[in-house]
This record gives sequence, C-alpha cells and structure tokens, in this order.
Amino acid sequence: MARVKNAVWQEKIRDPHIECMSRDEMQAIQSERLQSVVKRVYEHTPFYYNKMKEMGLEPGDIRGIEDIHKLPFTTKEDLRDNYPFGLVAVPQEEIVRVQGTSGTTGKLTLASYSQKDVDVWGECVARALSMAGIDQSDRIHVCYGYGLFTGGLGIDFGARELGAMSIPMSAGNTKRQIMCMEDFGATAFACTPSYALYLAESIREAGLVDKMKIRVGIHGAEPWTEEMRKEIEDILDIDCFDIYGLCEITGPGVAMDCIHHKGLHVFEDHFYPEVLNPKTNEPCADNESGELVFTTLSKEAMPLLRYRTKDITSIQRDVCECGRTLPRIQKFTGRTDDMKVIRGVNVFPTQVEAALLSMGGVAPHYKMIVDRVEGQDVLTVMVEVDEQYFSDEIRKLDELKQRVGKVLKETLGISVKVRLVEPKSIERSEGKAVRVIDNRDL
Ligand code: DLL
Repeated sequence: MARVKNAVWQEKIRDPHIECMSRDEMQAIQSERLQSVVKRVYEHTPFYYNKMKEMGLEPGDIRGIEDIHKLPFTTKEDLRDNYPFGLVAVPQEEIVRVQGTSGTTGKLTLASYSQKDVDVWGECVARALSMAGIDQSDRIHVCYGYGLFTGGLGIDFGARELGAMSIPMSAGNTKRQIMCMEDFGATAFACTPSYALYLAESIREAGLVDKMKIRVGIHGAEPWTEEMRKEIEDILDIDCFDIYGLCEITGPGVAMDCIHHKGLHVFEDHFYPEVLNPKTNEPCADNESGELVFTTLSKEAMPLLRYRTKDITSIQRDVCECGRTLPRIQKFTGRTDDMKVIRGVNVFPTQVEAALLSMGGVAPHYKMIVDRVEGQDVLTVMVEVDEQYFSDEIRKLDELKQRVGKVLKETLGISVKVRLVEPKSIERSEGKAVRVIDNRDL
C-alpha cells in the first residue's frame, strides 16, 4: 500500500474500460485478436507456417483464446536461428524500429516494431506509469540506457503518451545524475533496482535526500525482492514500483504493480500470459509457480506465439483492491537459467538477497561464486559489511560472518562459505547487475 504521504494518487487508472473489464469481455477481445494474429503469422511468417503445418494445424482451428494451447511454442533459440529479420510478418518498409538485448552469449536478440507496435508500447508504458500515480505534471528522470536496450526509450515513449516531462539521462555518471535530478526537480526516476540502490545511497551520502523532489521510483529489468524495495524506499522516502517486460514482447510495460503491490498487472489485451509447468508444459493452477509464456495479441511486425520467457512466477486472477481485473503475476523469483543447482539444491540470487537484507549488519551488495572443488560444489557468498557495523575488531566481524552463514544455510538449505568484504568494494552496476559467477565447467 502506498505511503500516506502519497495517498492522493490512489485512483489513477489510465484506461478503466480495458483495465477493469469483465473476464468475458476481455476474453472476447483476446479471442478475436488471437484469431487474427494466428492468421497473420500463418500467412506471412514461413517459420510459423512450417510449424503449424507440421502440427497439422490451420488458422481456422483456433476458434478462441481457449484454443491457445494448440499453438506451437517459440523459444529464444528460434529467435536466434531466424536472426535478424526471419520472424517478421510485415514488408520491411513497415518496420520503423528495432530494439534488442545482448543476452549472455553470442548474438543479440532482436525485435522489430511497426508504427502501431510503437504506439501500443507507449500506451502500455503510460498505463504502467499511471499505476505509480505519474501524470502530466511529473518529471521523469530516466537513467535506463538509451539504445538498442528497451529500458530508456520504452519509459520515454510512455512519458510522451502521458505528456509528462522526460529527462533522458541514460545510464552512467552518478554524480551528474544526482546533480540533474536535483536541478531539474525530477519527481520520478526509472532505472534497474540495483542501480536505484546505489543512486539512493549516493544521494544519502551527499546529504541531498531532503533536496530531492523524487516521490516515485520505477524499477525493473532484473529480479529484486520486497526487502530491496523497502531499502530503496526507506533511504529516499519514496514509493517504488516494479515494471516488467522483455524486448521480444515489447520492452518495459508488459506488466507493472499498482499501489497495493500485490503482484504485477499484465496488460493482457495485448500480451496474453500463460504460466506453465516447464517440465510438462501443462498450465499451472493460479498461485502455482511455473514458466511465464506470452502470446502477443496485437503486434504487427514481429508477433510471437507462446514465447517462453524462462521467467518464473505465478498468476492470480482475482480482482485487485485497485479495481483492476487485469491478472497479476507475482514478483519474479528469477529465470530458469539463473537458478543454480548447487549440490542438488535449487538456489536463486533473490533468495540470497532477501536473506541478507532481513538480517542487518551487511549491505545489500553481494555476489555469488560457485566453484567445484574436488568434485563438490562450493557456494561462496561475498557480501559487503554495512558501514555502520564496519569495525576493525576481528571478533565482531567473525561473529557477523557466522551469523550470515547461519541465515544463508537456513534460507537455502545448504552450507555456504561467507566472505565479508569492505563497504563499497563490490562493483556497482549501472544497468542489470551480474550477481552470479559460476566457475564450474558444467
Ligand atoms: O529488461 C525490459 C525492461 C526494461 C523491463 C526496463 C523493465 C524495465 P530485456 O533486456 O529483453 O528487456 O530483458 C528481459 O529481464 O525476461 C526478465 O528475465 C528480466 N526482467 C525484466 N523486468 C523484470 C522485473 C528488459 N521487473 C528480461 N523483474 C526478462 C524481474 C525482470 N526480472
């Protein structure tokens, strides 16, 4: 729930007709759009034509959204195999923009957009920013990177739709960011949660918290915990919101949490979500964790059917306190590919983050290093000692180290080697933080 200070924003719903629509009405829109997108890819994308032919599927077999399970999946590998323009469903002159993401290995993942796709993207980000109470009177300091990455431009498109002022800082140069935030009177800022924490700490150190007009933080592009949200909120006395998206689907603005913070509302009139058991591909029940899969319902340039995001979450379909009927996905625990299996146990960086932030004495800056020593997996967690607790007294540090080890063992279910390091010694990221180094040759 939003803080009292900011309670005036409560009722901002940009498109109540869509966002609070009944399930039947929404399904009617989804069914019509799904039929049209299936026809489009069948007729214009050889990749989908071949996949559907192999499955003996014709566009006429999809009579409504309830038939979505009949459609083929699309994976990141399919995007790579068809790089850069193989999945495009419009003539090249209708593509007005490409955006991408670098990923961890090899080539970019590239997405193409028509003018309508960009308009829908801007509208969805505008809906998302409205959830955080942002309107025309706001000044949004955007320190996501501008470029192929969708963060900077995506937030910018949303600000433009709202008529709010965008301050396109892009990433980097923290001192200058803080100076501009103060000088231009920014009321909102947008960046990854890891960079938000670093910025917040830097503002506090500079003694400038009271000089800032910021009241809202918009953070996403990487997993983060409720504990991290609270940490950033407490330092700056603001409210922070979680925004989700991926370039393959549109960029930021696929989902966003409202002031009640009970999960992220998915704009399901454009992006149809399914949560599936990654092993059986069967749908998970509401509240049950699985892999998030999206079908784009309105995209023209590069529509995707049942795209496997590898992001793990669960879905809830009851009406939210804000009045929105849009389903909510829970804060992400991580991706199937950043989950580490250590001595047979599944470990996510977000578990480590939540545990560290709950205990005090250490700062929420950490790294996980996985090694294989004499055939055994060894997890080392490197964590900064909180400045307030930093002390040269070896005994105190030893005690702290034991405590961190105990809390991590209780949380993860495996023993962990703890390395306490000095405040500010772990490298800060301006974009997505790299939390895990896996040295095992798996
Ligand atoms: O990260 C788009 C974005 C930009 C979202 C700015 C939010 C804000 P990609 O670079 O394609 O796009 O990376 C997409 O990032 O599949 C998730 O694994 C992760 N991700 C994005 N948002 C969140 C979030 C952008 N709020 C990948 N929580 C996704 C957790 C997130 N993970």
